[in-house]
Amino acid sequence: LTQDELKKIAAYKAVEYVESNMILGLGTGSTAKHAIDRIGELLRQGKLSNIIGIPTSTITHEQALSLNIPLSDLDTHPVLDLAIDGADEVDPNMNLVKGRGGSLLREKMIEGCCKKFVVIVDESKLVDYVGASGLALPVEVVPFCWKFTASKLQTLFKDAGCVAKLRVISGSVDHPYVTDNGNYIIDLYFKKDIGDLKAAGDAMLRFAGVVEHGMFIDMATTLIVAGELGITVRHK
Ligand code: DER
Repeated sequence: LTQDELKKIAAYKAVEYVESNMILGLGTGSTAKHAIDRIGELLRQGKLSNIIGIPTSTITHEQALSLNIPLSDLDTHPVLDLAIDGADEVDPNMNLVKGRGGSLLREKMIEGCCKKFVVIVDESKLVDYVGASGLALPVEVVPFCWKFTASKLQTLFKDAGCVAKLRVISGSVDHPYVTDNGNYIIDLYFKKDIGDLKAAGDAMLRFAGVVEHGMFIDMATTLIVAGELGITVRHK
């Protein structure tokens, strides 16, 4: 099975938790895309009805529009029944790294308002500790003096061998990636475990230039993992 087929299997399993009349947080990324496609299909078939979607990015907003999923926002619906989204890393305590797709702020806002947050991954996302994949921990920062903020973040985690890099568009150094919220992203790479995630997250948020970080601590309520040997479902 390809990685995308595994993502689709996990996504379709998650949609089994969707019931008519629900207000849903719609995630962002290649795994969540399959879940949103499936929701659109069930609505079209009449197997689901009266669903309202709260999209976590402009790209998800566009996808949901194309599927005729009715949309709204947090201002109108501050409490959601269920959110479905992918993750870049999942540690043994179901803490997540998210944001490699650049949508961590809206995802964290929306997924923080849900009664249930179902995370869908293929088995490659499972790690022993945050940062172990060697891929980035994204941090959304204001563009103003981003180098200053990047330097503060790198120093904060110097004992973990942290390297902070501004995310740019397809390798062109003079075109920073700009989020849906008009901010930049600093990607943090670690050589070692940063230890206490809550303390690390709180320390980052104390820098005025940091908007939000990509660790989703104690947020997931259900984890669906699709692997070569089948699907596993874990509840918090
Ligand atoms: O960027 C994000 O937060 C995405 O949800 C990411 O965590 C998962 O993306 P993927 O499903 O394309 O791997």
